Amino acid sequence: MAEATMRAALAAADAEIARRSPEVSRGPRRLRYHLMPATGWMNDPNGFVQFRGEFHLFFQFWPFGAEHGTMHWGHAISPDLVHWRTAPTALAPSEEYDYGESSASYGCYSGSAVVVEDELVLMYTGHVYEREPMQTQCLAVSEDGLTFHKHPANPVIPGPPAGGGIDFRDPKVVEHGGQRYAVVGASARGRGRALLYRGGDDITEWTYVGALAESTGPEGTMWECPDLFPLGDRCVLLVSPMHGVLNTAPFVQVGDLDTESGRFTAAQTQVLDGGIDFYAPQTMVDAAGRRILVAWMQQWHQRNVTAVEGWAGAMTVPRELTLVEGRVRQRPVVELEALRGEPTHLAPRVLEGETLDAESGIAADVRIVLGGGTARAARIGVRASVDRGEQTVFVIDRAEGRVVCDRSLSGVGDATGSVIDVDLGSDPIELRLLLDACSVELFVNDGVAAMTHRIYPAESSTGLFIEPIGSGTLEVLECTIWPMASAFEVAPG
Ligand code: DQQ
Repeated sequence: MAEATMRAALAAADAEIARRSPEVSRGPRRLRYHLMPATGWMNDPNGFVQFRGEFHLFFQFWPFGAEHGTMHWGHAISPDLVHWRTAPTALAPSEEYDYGESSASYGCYSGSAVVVEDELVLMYTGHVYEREPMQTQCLAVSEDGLTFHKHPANPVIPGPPAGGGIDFRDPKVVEHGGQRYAVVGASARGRGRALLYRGGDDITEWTYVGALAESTGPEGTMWECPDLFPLGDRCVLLVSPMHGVLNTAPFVQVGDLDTESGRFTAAQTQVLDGGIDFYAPQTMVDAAGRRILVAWMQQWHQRNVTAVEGWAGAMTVPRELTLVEGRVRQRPVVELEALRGEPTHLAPRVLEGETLDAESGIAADVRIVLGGGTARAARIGVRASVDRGEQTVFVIDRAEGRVVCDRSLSGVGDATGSVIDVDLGSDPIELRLLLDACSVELFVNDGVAAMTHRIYPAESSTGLFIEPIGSGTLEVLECTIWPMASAFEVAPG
């Protein structure tokens, strides 16, 4: 096939965006400040990069329905990581290595971006289910950051190394010690692994170095969307592990990389986000040297509530990563604070047998600081209805060293919850909650732990409450609620 095939497919995708996006943008569950597709389906973040001063974020995209289809790369651009505009669809299946006549399982699967001599280069997986090999690594190049051309040398990594399984995808181009590498997700003998390739002088040249790291069993059968980056004085390997039919929580390993042998030695493994709707995170380093992460704010096999509004999938807010005492912390990028409106400050108080009630609205940034007290634990509810028939509850349990999210009354989505073990220490506990139309992200103690969930309450459920659990006191040192402005222009009704 030819360039013309991809241009026609991209034109069809962009026509669908133009046709459907006004209606999607008026949907009641439309997220106010999280990136979501203009129409259709979004999954993994791809090609997160800064190019000529602007942030580019590509993503797995199927414009013609709110389900995973034959994957395209959608594209959004932002000057500040907060305000995103939809750019023309970047990639569509068109070649024998990413297009299949007889199967719906084909497309331009996940990958990354790198700037090479002022051109924006995408590296992605060509996936065709019935092809042998099924997955290969490919390039697309753009001079202006908007129009991409698949490279004539594709596929530049034509298949997995000897002894590898058929799963071989999600190349992340990284730099280490001034040398370019690609890290590719793979599976061998039922265990997830991350493979390392060394780049040559030309972007099309890649030499297999070896397997960086491999699951010992519990860490998954296939490692999707690997990433590898320096943080503080260490190196971090990030993977999204698959366990059979269900995907599970992405984790980071903090350790050291030996580029000669290609081996990565992990000193510490840490689940990055204890919530359910957090998958396939990818990082980039910005011009200021910050390591910034975004993740798909949804998960496989979850109820697709927004499909009736013509869309599905979203991104977490961008989060800055730091390394503190050998562990990765994440906090929302500071730019997000530009969306904050006039805050409501609730006076500090000690609760005993009573509840602190407040209003958050649909989109809010909330900071709560809990002091001491004699109560067993604290309960914080968000997006609560007046009668509490709807509520999403967080239990902050200092004694047990854990935070629980209970979605059993969260609305029409999945009722499952999650738990994270986190040492809450004896100092005041600082919590930050980012609420949007159908999501809640929690950050504990300046990003020591995080929890991301999609929730689907009624629009009228906007209550927020704090109370002690059981008898005893709970000291609330601070509760500040900032309404968040919309980062998107909503088409007129
Ligand atoms: N999603 C992509 C794959 C990747 C998976 C397909 C992870 O490239 O492994 O849409 O969510």
